[in-house]
Amino acid sequence: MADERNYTLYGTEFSLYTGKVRAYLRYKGIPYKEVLSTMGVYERVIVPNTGVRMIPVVQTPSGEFIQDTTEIIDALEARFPERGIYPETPRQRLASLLIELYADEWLLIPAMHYRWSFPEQNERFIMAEFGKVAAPWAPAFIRRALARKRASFFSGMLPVLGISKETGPAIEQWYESLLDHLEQHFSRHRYALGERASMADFGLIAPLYAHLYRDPAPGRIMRERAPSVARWVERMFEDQPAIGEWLPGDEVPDTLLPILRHQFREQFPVLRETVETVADYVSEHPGERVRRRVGQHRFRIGDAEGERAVMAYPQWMLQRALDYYNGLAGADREAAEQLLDAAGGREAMGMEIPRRLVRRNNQLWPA
Ligand SMILES: N[C@@H](CCC(=O)N[C@@H](CS)C(=O)NCC(=O)O)C(=O)O
Repeated sequence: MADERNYTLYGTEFSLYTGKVRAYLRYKGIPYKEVLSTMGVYERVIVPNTGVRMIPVVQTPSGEFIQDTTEIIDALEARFPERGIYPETPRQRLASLLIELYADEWLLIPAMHYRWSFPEQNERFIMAEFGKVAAPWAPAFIRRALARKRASFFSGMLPVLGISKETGPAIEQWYESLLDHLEQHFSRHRYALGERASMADFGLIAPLYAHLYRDPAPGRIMRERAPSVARWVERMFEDQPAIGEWLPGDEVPDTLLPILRHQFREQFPVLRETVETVADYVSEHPGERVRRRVGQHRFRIGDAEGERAVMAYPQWMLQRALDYYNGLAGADREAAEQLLDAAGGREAMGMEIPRRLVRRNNQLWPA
């Protein structure tokens, strides 16, 4: 029975997006309990109440069900304004939105690569985790069979995300350099924007916890190569930690610039093709729900070229950052432009979205 005052978080410890909401609930001090998303919970709770097979899901004390980490966090921000996670100044706010988009949708690539491309080190651990969650009551041999089925769904996502023999080495190079940049950053700052967490941190914790900190193969790399990043991950799960302020003067620290530069260099070309492909899809299927995958395209990571599915959802997240930026005027706009110039993103952020998307009932629709 749900406690009247409490929120319920449905998810798992090894799910990338569940960690984002768990960290947020703890940081804010919002009373919640976590329920493991077993097969039974999917059938009884998640699918009937959300219409989709996705986690995490949050049930509010009044019985509303919210899927999607961004929507969950935004709904809770409106109800729990203390320790707000959106800075009000233009550069920091824009950086938070951009880093969330990068972390949620682009760092998914190294997260999935390091989980599924190193079976010798990860498989036993992952299969045990999937087995526990699939059907905790079942005998071991059934848990193993169910775990294999669920695991093959997720490892089957590798080609969809463009993870292959060709792109693997470039993904590793990218991730190692990201760790080096984050190590520099978190050896100086408690959070992305200073002494207080923002949406940038909650975005980053998604890939950097469940997969890249907790799985054996990448976990070792993080602890050895970037110990300050590992400490930040641990800090992100503290209950209502003592906090200070974001950096004064709307400063986005220089240590984050390489990350934004990388985003504009590698994620934005993909986003540009995404909005074009979505526009074609919507013209061809007027008024219809937009499928999760709307096409295939070639893309680059470092020196490597690969093939991946064009996913529609990142357009919805991109719209949030673009809408915020396009709504700025005067000195605020200039301040944001300074950041974009420093990150090589001014032209990219001039992007127009021919066919906007909205989320309704956890699906994407043309606006
Ligand atoms: N954008 C969604 C992504 C959620 C998501 O992809 N969750 C994964 C587990 S961590 C999932 O349920 N995947 C099932 C699927 O993709 O069909 C969010 O922020 O909540």
